[in-house]
Amino acid sequence: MTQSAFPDVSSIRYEGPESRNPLAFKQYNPEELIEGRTMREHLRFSVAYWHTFRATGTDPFGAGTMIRPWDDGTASVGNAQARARAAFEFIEKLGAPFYAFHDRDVAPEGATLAESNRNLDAVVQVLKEEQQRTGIRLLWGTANLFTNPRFVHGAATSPNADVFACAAAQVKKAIEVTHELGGAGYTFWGGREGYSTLWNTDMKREVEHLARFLHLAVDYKKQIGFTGAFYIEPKPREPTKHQYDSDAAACLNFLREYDLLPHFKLNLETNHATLAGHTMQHEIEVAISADALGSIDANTGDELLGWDTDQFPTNLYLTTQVMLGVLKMGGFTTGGLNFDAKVRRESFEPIDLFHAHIGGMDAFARGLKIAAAIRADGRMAGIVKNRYASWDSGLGADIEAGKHTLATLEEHALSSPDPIQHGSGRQELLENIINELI
Ligand code: XLS
Ligand code: NI
Ligand code: NI
Repeated sequence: MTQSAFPDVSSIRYEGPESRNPLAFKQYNPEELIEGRTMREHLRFSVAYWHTFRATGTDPFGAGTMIRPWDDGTASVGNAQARARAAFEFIEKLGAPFYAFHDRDVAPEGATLAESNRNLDAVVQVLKEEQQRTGIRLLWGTANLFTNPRFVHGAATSPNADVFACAAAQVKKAIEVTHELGGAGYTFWGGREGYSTLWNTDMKREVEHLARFLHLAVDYKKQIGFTGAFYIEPKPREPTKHQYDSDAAACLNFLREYDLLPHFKLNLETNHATLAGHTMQHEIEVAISADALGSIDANTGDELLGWDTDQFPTNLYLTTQVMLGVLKMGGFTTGGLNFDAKVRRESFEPIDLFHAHIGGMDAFARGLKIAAAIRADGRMAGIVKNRYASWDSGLGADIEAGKHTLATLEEHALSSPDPIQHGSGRQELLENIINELI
């Protein structure tokens, strides 16, 4: 590196909860053991290239605001390479072990597909060098199949077969570079795989095409020996009116219907859960129940803005719920916590990128500790276990074992007292327990 992009910042260190240093971790102590694993291994933090290094601060009413001294503002390959080096300086100083990118975030799109591929290769060489220099790894790669106007009607679900082919070519290349960089995973987010109006849409055909597309990707993954995980990232809308992979349950149904379930896990994003009218806790529970939670896009929305505002997560109830889910499933394998989040348009100085990530990492570290404390405390699990005790023996166990019919159950009901109001739900007590431990 010739010139430092963040000359005023040195490596961010853990200083503990008493520290008032804004450039230190108060909670995230990478080597600290929680339930027998280091925090680094539990949390697997990842920096999202598209927000942290490509977001300009534009909104529908205003121009970009971000001050990024390392960026010369051109779409040249040289600038993309310099930016990649600045990105690694940031990620290294932050101490995040992973990053994630779209093909078009890291390298400029050329006039032809061949030129775009060459541009990508030129930047991937820098990413590779920087990965080797720093030990930072790629959590997942992906292809941007939504910005270019050719994807106006969708990519895999476009009514135009030539567009499907372009998208396929782009994904082929993106999987190749993800493989080359040793990526732990590859994500499919169907930004425009949906519709604006059903009046012009053959939904059945479009969804079949999406399944075909994903099967082609699975075939290619096997062909080149890429062993990373494939993820689908649910989101209900925005930019489309309706996106086909709208929430965890819809994704699981789609994957099952088209024999894709063995090949995919879900990458859940908090703000997408909100847009779907669910809590993140709900989405995580749905995914875990199907053994399909792969990775998490860690962000949050705003209660008053009905948009994918992609804010950095700071709410401890949220991070506690997420980490309870992650601990419950036995920890991440290929996935991690990817900050698919951007600083506010008003937070335009480079230092704000550090504040944002430090805050998100500390919030999740604290959530991890609280989740572990809730598990060690045991009261909550005890209440839930007790709530289902009638299924552990006798009648309940026999029903679960398939030993009953409607007739035998009628016999039981006729000869037993009415079980009305059996067992309080204890919601308030459970909420109090969380507040005791938070
Ligand atoms: C957009 C998505 C996107 C994916 C990657 O809302 O969250 O950023 O994570 O394409
Ligand atoms: Ni995302
Ligand atoms: Ni999103």
